[in-house]
Amino acid sequence: MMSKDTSHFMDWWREARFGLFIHWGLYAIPAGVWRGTLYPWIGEWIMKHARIPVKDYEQLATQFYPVKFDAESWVSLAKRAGMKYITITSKHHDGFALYKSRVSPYNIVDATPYKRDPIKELAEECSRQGIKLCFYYSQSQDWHHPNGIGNDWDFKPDEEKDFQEYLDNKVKPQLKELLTQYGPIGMIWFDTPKSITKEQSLELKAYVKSIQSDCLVSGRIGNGVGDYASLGDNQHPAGPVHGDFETPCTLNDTWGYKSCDDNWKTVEELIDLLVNCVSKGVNYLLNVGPTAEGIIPAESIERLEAVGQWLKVNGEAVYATGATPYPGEHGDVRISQKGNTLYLMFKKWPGERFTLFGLKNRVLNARFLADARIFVEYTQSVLSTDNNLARLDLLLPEESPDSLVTVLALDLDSVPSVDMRILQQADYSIRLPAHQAGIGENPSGVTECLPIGIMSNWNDPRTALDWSFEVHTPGRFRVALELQMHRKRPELYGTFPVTVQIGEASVKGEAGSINISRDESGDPFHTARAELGEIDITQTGTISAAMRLGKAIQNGADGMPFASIVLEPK
Ligand code: JFZ
Repeated sequence: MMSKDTSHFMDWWREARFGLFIHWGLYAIPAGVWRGTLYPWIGEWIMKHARIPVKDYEQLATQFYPVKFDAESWVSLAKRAGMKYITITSKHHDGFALYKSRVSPYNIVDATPYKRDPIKELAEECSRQGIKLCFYYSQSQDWHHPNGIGNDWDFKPDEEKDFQEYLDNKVKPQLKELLTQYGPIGMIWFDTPKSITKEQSLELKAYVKSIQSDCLVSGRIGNGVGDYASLGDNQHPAGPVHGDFETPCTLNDTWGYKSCDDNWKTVEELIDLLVNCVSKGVNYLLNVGPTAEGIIPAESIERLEAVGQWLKVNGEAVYATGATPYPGEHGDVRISQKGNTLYLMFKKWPGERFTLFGLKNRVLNARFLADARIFVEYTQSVLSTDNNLARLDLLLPEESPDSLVTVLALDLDSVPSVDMRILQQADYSIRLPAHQAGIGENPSGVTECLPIGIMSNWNDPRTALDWSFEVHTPGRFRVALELQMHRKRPELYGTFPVTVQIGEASVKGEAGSINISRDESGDPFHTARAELGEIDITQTGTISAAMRLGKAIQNGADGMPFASIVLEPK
């Protein structure tokens, strides 16, 4: 894991929080359809999915003429959306360079009738409008190069390729061009580190830094040597993360333009995803796939502009903020912090009364970012009868002051300091997350919680997970499990029989691939929910909980992808 204090070169990226991803290349011409057949899955992979010979795919270059491309409008869209950096595909897996390259004639200036260098135009525009430019570069997969990874229909199987030859003769020389032709570059976004050794990842990183020492390298350079880590595509962490993370996300399902993909996320969903990332200290890199003409789809523009409108009002809670100081989540409220201020971001308006537990600071002022004139009354107290539980009671307007997520800023007397125990929330719910679990007897020593809050290699019935938590209002509770799973890969998971013990009571049930959502809309990675039953909590104060597996798990993956136990009042 990277440590937070390595140096300052990460500062701009940590403060940015929100960036624009652009996937643009020859694949925008077929846009998902090759010789009359519509190929499912992501558009930029069509060469591989349709096993298109290099000779045929190359012909696309002769048709690439993006008359509507306009660097000024792309960059100003990113600015209007409130994004602080742009990462564009300088070369994707298809091997085609979107810039003038002397290393390979397979580039937009030499191989297309267009003959202009859009990367140069974007670089000039980014510097004019003051936004960081970063380059996606596919360092492993290159379906156009005989020694690049991934093309086994024109070339030898990957195992027989001379990968180092490709690194030496294409990757490094092209990185040199990208890092010397376009001014200062924020980062090289490497991807899909297949067949790359640790030595080779380190060699590439050192090479980038030898040309531009402040240029970051993405986690997908491989072998854990990136300046920060990438989550899976469209994956959102289950808890606050430790270290630097970014999640690359789509507006619909594809990255490269696909004419028939209209599984667009709503503005509400997008703001919620952004706010979720912010509350967990993760950067949100959101993609557009321009058409072959060079147009960013209107559906994308509308959505990004709406997010930008929200950010104009609420950016204070987003830029240069840190993750919630609390060890866990707060129901429908997301939290971020900056200096002495704590930001409560309400995705669901609680109505007139809201109680925040566990804040130890004195609140000096409470203000809405949407309307600073609204007066918010509050009282603070400490309940010694409930194990010194601090509470802040807020009297809010009945209607939410902002139409989407409303942000309430709490200015405190010092840097936020919170109760690190697991606390029952104002809505009486209790969350027992993986990252706060004690891991009991761990005979094989492999069970651990990943930095993104998901239990890994939990497959041994001898290994119990345990917690203790504070209850202020006893009662009857529904018990559910949240697992993070990939919709498209149910075979990875299987079924997990579990027993959950809460105080004296216990429930038994099963969770696993049966809980994967059948809903095809939304992202492949999602939080699936398994209802286990109901239990009674009969007293206030400290309660202990434990969860055990009913049998040893032998699935191909890493055991049960457990994120959280959720107790909700009946
Ligand atoms: C990769 C690319 O193959 C894809 O075309 C696109 O550029 C995307 C941003 O990145 O795809 C991946 C890489 C990693 C995961 C999933 C898809 N992952 O870790 O889950």
